[in-house]
Amino acid sequence: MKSFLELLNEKILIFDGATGTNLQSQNLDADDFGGEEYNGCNEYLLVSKPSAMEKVHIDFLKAGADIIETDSFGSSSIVLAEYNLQDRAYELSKLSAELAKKCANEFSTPDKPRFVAASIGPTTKLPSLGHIDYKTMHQSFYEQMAGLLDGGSDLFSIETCQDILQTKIALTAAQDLFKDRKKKIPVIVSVTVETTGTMLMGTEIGAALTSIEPFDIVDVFGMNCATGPQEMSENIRYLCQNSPKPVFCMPNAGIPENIGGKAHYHLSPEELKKWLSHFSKDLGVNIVGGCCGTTPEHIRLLVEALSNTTPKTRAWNYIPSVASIYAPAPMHIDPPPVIIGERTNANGSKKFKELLIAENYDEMVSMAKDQIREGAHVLDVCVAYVGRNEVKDMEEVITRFNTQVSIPIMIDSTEYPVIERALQLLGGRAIVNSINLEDGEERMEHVLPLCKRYGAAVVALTIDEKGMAKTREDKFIIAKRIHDLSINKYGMREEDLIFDTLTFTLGSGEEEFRKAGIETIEAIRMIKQAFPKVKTLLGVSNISFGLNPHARHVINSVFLHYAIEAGLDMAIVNAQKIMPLYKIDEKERELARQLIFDERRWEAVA
Ligand code: THG
Repeated sequence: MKSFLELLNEKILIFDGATGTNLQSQNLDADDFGGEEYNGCNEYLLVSKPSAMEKVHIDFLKAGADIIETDSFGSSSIVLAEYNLQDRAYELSKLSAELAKKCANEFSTPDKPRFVAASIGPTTKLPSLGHIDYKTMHQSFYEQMAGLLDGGSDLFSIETCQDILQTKIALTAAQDLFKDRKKKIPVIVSVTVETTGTMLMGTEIGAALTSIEPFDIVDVFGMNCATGPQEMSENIRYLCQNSPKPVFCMPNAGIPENIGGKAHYHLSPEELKKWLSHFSKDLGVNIVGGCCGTTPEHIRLLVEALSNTTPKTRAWNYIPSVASIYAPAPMHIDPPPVIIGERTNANGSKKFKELLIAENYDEMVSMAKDQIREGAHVLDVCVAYVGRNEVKDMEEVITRFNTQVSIPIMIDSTEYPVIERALQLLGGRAIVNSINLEDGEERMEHVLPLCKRYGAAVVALTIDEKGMAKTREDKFIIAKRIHDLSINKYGMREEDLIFDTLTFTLGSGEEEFRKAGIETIEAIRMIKQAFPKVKTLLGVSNISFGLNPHARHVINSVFLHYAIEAGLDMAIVNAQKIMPLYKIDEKERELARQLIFDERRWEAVA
């Protein structure tokens, strides 16, 4: 029998319809739910009255659904705690999968295999708002997923996601489970976009895609719930044009209307069929189905129209990006560079350091916002300060930045626990700054698995056991070594890597460092030529340490200009103080150029 993924490659697949509304229509009473204390707990029906859920499964299988969903949307301890059933999360999850699997097996034939998707809902807590911590949520998802996997589920559907951080936590739990059980099943991630056009926390569809795209275990990405298909159409179009992963769409039967305190859904089976046929045949959606308010009749019409048909072949174009919980930011823009604000750094800004010591987090958020106003696309965040607890400080800062800062974060730390804590608190897609080969592979060994686990991009510095490379050749050799190890040994992709060819200051005047700028620039050219998909980055201000402020602005700006010409994608800068070349006095510009290119004609120009 063909697998789910094999069939997904061949044709449109059809999910079932609503679980909740089709249970409700059976007019179950408190006795059916096993008593007043469990009234309304759909997952407890698996104990108190499994025939109710069995009927829902059978009705959808009869309608022709390829995939039915388990009665486990809220079978995590987090949700079950509302009924004091938190200790039965594993058991109820397993039961839900066993029941669905039994029903699916009754209908499965070699020509039309039926699959069980384990429904994993968002719980009732939003980690981005601090309702729950990473560890508790991870444990709860792990336990729920373990029951669902052990009960025989064919795939996971992490669905109705409202907070993209919740989704990422669920994915780390799934990764751990697959590793522990030495078994991987396909995973669908489906986010819920409200009528406002974003997820509940304000996440745009592009930010959601960017956050989830790096996760290898995710096979399908899409949307479900909140609205009908019409309201989803712009975002579905976006996914069809941009997503490297097959697209999933499971709308409600329209936007619910509140009549007498109850939700009513009005979209007819005919209309749902019309919309989803359009999504699939014209836009390329691979999996369709129904969420709240959809009945077996809705699914029957979908099956009639779409079974054994192929979706439109999508010509998608995904632009490698990072993201805040709100919006994505591409890792290359035209004209370059992607500007990374440098002032949210306790080593790079006296003011930020003092605010950190005073624990004035509101003002730290203000400094972040100032840099956005000045044009930063990403923020470098470093809270390292001797004598303070960096994990705790990172936690305080990132918790706030996650929701109060609208651009992606670059985590600037040398400490592995600090990096991991930040990654556990950030929705969106972060950049980790940085790895190098100073102690051989040790740093990569610790940091790259974290980047993989949480879906982050990473900055790699051209430093090895001998120290910071000085010549273009040495910088390139180190970059190649890191590139090869990252990809072949640690499973990173070329587009996840950002090389920083580091410059020494030209401000020392020492003979040894006179070519520092030009070697750094030429190394960028060599790296981009050898590895076209990697990105490059510089901390621009380093070039002018030790010089007076005016000279620094000029040299930084001229240096940045030539680095961009060589292929620089991203720059850590003081956004406020970078000037385009035409705004710099010509004489000063020429002086800076000669300094950077080590032409030594000071007397002649002066
Ligand atoms: N590469 C990577 N990461 C980096 C660097 C890099 N992170 C840190 C640093 N270098 C980039 N950030 C800064 C931040 C500030 C300054 C320089 C680089 C700076 N600050 C003023 C000074 O020290 O004179 C102080 C300004 C103030 O106190 O307000 O120059 O290269 N990957």
